[in-house]
Amino acid sequence: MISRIDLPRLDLRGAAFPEGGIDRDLLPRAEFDVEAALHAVRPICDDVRHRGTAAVIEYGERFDGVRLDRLRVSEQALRDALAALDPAVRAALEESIRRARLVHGDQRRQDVTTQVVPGGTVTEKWLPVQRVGLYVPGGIAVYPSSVVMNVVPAQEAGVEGIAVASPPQKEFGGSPHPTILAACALLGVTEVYAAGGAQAVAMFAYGTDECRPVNLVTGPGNIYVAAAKRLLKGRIGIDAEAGPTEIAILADDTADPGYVAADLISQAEHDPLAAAVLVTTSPELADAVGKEVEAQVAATRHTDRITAALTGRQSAVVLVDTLDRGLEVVDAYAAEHLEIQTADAAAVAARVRNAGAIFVGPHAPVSLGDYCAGSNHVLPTGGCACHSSGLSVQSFLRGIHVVDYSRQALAEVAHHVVTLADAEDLPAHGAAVTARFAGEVPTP
Ligand code: HSO
Ligand code: ZN
Repeated sequence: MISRIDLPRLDLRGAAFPEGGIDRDLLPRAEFDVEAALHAVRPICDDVRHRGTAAVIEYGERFDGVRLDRLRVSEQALRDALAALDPAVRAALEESIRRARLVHGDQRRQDVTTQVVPGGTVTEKWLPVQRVGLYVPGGIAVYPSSVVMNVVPAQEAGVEGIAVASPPQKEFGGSPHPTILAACALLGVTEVYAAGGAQAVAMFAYGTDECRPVNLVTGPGNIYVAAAKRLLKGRIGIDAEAGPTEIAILADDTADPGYVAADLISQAEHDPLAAAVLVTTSPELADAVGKEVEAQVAATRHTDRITAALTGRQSAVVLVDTLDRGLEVVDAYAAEHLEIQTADAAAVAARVRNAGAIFVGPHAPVSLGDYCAGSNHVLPTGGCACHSSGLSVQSFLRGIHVVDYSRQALAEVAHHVVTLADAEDLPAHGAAVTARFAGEVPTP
């Protein structure tokens, strides 16, 4: 049975576009109020801080419906999961890992030493975060591919301590999903916890008798995971507060409506709150995509959540007069994933300023990037692509300035330091320099 699915329409043809760009609040976006979840999450985090593992186990029982004796998954269970993994899934994961390693391996940073003056150097030294907690969601769907996308950049950055947490699954006796365990085993990760939600983030942040505290937590999750990250940020570093996934497609009349519809549907499949936005210069394409969507949704599995996502206030078909206008819309929207399905797609893609990842032309669907392009699929959502990047080796590194000056090099600049210190009324700062020169300001 083909039911009607009308993506909400936003007709911007003939609309005035302000100089500084359009107001992003005019564009569709899911309601994802992290602030509102904070009150639920704060007592959970406090409880985990004080009672440790016992509290994490209790919240697992309450929210995931299974009571565990211990959270840490045994290394034998990881090996067993890998041994039992479907060979085709294993081959696909291996290829996904291989490609991700190629891309992320190239992201490694070289230390850079700048000779500021003779005898004075500053080196930017890149050091990996020592210990990280990687969160792999397991709610509406389970994501072994997200194990790859978190672990590979951390490993390529040289992180020594990698712990993974994923929610306990009732049907697997409280263990995380076996494919998640197998992916960890394939990647050589041995520290895995059956913990989800805010309690997993708190476990990572505060540490428990089972899990030593981490320095950084990355990975997407539900609103409670996002709220716990917001709450505990500072104590731990975080990558981003991930919200519902988004796909935007900028298309003209050369786009294939079947591809456009399939790609919108593919990301709508994640979540009833997922956003699918088509920005197009072609009303004919919009109509054709509408028909394709109806036919394709009728033939797919997760019809209910896809329909909810496509018809929700977060999704839309936006009609514009020109591709330039379309680019203004997608820049204001700053989608997590942006596909360019136009003539000369590479040239159009080169003009995009805000997107988490850009997929160019008809043969680079977002689901390629989800699994096997080599790119990372942990990307900024909710418009954060205008200031943040997706997960990369860089996310797991810190650049430390190493300052090395000789006495002569210090002497040459001492008077400037003293002058600036006095200008800030911080004479002790100047004194720390003149102490090296018997209390005098050396003449340059
Ligand atoms: N599209 C999701 C990632 C994903 N898709 C995992 C399938 N599995 C957010 O980028
Ligand atoms: Zn996806």
